[in-house]
Amino acid sequence: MGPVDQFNCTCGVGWTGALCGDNVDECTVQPPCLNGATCMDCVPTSQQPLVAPVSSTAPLYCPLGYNCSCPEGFYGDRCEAEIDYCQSSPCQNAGFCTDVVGGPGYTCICQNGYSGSHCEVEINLCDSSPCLHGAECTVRNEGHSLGQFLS
Ligand SMILES: [Ca+2]
Repeated sequence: MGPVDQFNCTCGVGWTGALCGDNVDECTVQPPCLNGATCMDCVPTSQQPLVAPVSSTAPLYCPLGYNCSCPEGFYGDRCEAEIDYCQSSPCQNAGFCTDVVGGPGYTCICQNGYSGSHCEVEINLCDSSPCLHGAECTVRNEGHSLGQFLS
């Protein structure tokens, strides 16, 4: 009868084996990273490093026993959360912002009379002189065509 038969070790996060001396390779056992993130196995350390890791493949800070390197647009321990790029209200002139689902970025849908990727450009429809025979051109303000989104 060895000593291991006489006591039990309850392993902390990231450790396994009779004496909990073995690193669990979480990336192989049960890949924890979501949304296409890259999983990097590491030996659990609870302390923030005082110096930066020598390389990205050798993380010193490893509270979970692994680290997920998130693709752009995602965050969280497992890259489970998606960044809402509309949070910062990037669309100008009351443009409507739609977040790109499943990736980084956003799209601005502009009110009538505005264009540009952030609706920052004011369009004067009379600039192209559409009225014929010397007729005066005035821009009608008909509001916006996106009331279903904005009201
Ligand atoms: Ca590990």
